[in-house]
Amino acid sequence: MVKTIFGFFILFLLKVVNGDPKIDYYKNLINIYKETSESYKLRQNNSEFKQGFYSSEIKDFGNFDFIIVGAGAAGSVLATRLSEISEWSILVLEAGGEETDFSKIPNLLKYVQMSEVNWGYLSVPQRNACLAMVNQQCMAIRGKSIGGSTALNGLMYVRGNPEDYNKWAQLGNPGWSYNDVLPYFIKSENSQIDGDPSFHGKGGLWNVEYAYPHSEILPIFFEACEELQIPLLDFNGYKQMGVTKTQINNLNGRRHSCGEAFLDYSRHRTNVQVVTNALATQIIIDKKAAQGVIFVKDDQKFQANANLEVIVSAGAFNTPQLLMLSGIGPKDHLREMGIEIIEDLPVGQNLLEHPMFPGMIYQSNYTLGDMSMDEQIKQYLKGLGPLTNPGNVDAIGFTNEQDGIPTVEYMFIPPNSTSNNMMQILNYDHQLMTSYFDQIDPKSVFRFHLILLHEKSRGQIKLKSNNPIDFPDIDYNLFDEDKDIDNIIDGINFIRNLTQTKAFRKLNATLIDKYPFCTDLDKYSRQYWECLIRYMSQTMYHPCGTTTMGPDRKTAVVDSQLKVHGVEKLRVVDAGVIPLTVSGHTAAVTVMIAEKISDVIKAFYTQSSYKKSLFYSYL
Ligand SMILES: Cc1cc2nc3c(=O)[nH]c(=O)nc-3n(C[C@H](O)[C@H](O)[C@H](O)COP(=O)(O)OP(=O)(O)OC[C@H]3O[C@@H](n4cnc5c(N)ncnc54)[C@H](O)[C@@H]3O)c2cc1C
Ligand SMILES: *[C@@H]1O[C@H](CO)[C@@H](O)[C@H](O)[C@H]1NC(C)=O
Ligand SMILES: *[C@@H]1O[C@H](CO)[C@@H](O)[C@H](O)[C@H]1NC(C)=O
Ligand SMILES: *[C@@H]1O[C@H](CO)[C@@H](O)[C@H](O)[C@H]1NC(C)=O
Ligand SMILES: *[C@@H]1O[C@H](CO)[C@@H](O)[C@H](O)[C@H]1NC(C)=O
Ligand SMILES: CC(=O)N[C@H]1CO[C@H](CO)[C@@H](O)[C@@H]1O
Repeated sequence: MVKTIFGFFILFLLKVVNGDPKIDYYKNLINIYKETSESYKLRQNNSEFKQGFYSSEIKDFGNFDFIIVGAGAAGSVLATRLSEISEWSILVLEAGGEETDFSKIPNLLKYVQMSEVNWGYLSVPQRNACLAMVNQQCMAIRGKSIGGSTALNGLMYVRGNPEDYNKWAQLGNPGWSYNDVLPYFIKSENSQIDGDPSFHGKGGLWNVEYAYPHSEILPIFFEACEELQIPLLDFNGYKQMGVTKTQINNLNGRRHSCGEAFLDYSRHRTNVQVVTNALATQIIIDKKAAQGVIFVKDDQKFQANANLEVIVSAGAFNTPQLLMLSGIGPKDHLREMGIEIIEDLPVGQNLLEHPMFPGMIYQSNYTLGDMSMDEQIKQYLKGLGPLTNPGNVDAIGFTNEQDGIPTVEYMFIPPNSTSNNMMQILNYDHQLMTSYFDQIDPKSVFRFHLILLHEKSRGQIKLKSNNPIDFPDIDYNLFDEDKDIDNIIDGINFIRNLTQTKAFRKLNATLIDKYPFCTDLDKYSRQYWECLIRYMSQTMYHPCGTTTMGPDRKTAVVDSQLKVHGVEKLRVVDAGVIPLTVSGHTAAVTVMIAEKISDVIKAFYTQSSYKKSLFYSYL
């Protein structure tokens, strides 16, 4: 009460001074968060939950039909869809807290990433990659809040290629071909764009729109594409090989995370209970069936029991960690960690990523005008302007088609893309990189990010110890295979062609190629590009494959219904089940997966035979 009165008083004061309390509210918010994030040190472990780990008493948290671990992309969708059955009770455990007005500003995602909303992971030192990073460790950003990684991601809505899904099905996963999954992409979507009509949903829970306004030089990019006969199309529609304005999950210019789109929509239901700041540390498995979950919160330890299922949606790094801590994983590794083996499965083994090369930065003779922070906020409040665009990515295209699918994606990022002051978010070595970034004037450079869509290299997730206080070990194993380098170089050559078109010559586009490394190699030779790729590349933060779906328990962790092989009442539903990379980004894919499995679960438990024998027996 006192707080509220005080708040009104402040608002009143601001109104007297400035006339627009909302603008001042955001200005303050932005200043505070920017400042704290610039000096923020990433966590190194889960010690914030430490008291709970060592608590000897386990309190009973009660019984639920479903326990969902993680309120990220997948968990938010599942909670909403399963709770549509009013007889079912759902518990959602989330390690992080709530989203904020600040984290909802798309363009300020870098600052959100340098805050407690990011778990704080770094990869293990890479052998053949991340050479420009401190200790050769690449970032492994993961969201830790309602919405999970969709609370701090790039918001790009890119589904991938039909053939990606047909390949999943060919691996022995019935129900996952493109024709099977397309209705689930459409189901969740509320499309505000002029896309191919039969491919988009209107009236779904998750908004898709363009970010406005676009850069003045976007038409030049499209002109250049036209010169090379690259079609302008809807890459989430009928055909993918071409370019499109970026489609993003904003709602009126604000981040529309899965937390907001899905969980906020359902969490008031009486059969849903969401517990934040709760870290699941073990799945209790008895007689090869999941019985419940142990979690820590507020320095205490709890046990919740699952009548029907435990569903793990903790993401592609944390799900394998939790499974292994619970005795499900490769037996040699579990033995080494001193963990009792319940099920020997290749958990954590097939880590796939989308490596990204950010080194194609071009000087132009175009200069972007200034815009004051007040003006930017004013526009943001109307759903417009630079603050609404997450990575300042104006357009996305696909190239280098092999066997009917693209191998490289490119993002076109107009001036104001680059700020040199957040090198730490990429873990770049400042001393090494400063001379490079000093050449870059954000107002007059444009850049291309090149994404390798289907890497041949495989990484893995392991435990550091059997203690949940430790972070998992993340080894991307980037660029282990030379083919991965070759494919990115094809993308580089494509961009070099593109920027030599008449259109881009109007801007006198010149590659900024005074890199602080690889200087002894012949400029633009294969070795030269390979060297730069190994130094500068990062990932797109699209980890998947670590709890791969497939019929064979030697190579897969879950079956095509995402049930863990050999363990009853336990499913994994998150990006980790993706068996092969998609030619797109992973949020839309994860949402589709959770939509589809919600229907699988509903169908299973409402079968008449099952209803009789189990479901109604305890009602
Ligand atoms: C920086 C960044 C940029 C990205 N950009 C894009 C993009 O532009 N487009 C796109 O499509 N995708 C993007 N992605 C990827 C996309 O966000 C993820 O693929 C997607 O969110 C994965 O969903 P998920 O449900 O598997 O995991 P998450 O969304 O990460 O959710 C997992 C949740 O589980 C919680 N959790 C984990 N462990 C525990 C535990 N033990 N107990 C309790 N809770 C736990 C986490 O806190 C988290 O909330 C990006 C990701 C990042 C990090
Ligand atoms: C956990 O990380 C903090 C720094 O964030 C460090 O001070 C502490 O020693 C670490 N604890 C353990 C048990 O590793
Ligand atoms: C670039 O252009 C040259 C000359 O037209 C052509 O031979 C080459 O195949 C192009 N490369 C790519 C990757 O598009
Ligand atoms: C930019 O450079 C191009 C090519 O040199 C030139 O034709 C054009 O007039 C220049 N534009 C500006 C604004 O300087
Ligand atoms: C084009 O750019 C190059 C390199 O930045 C510069 O040296 C040259 O003067 C520019 N030419 C014009 C016409 O602007
Ligand atoms: C339109 C836009 O984003 N303008 C910004 C470009 O970068 C400068 C310097 O960081 C900002 O002051 C502008 O507001």
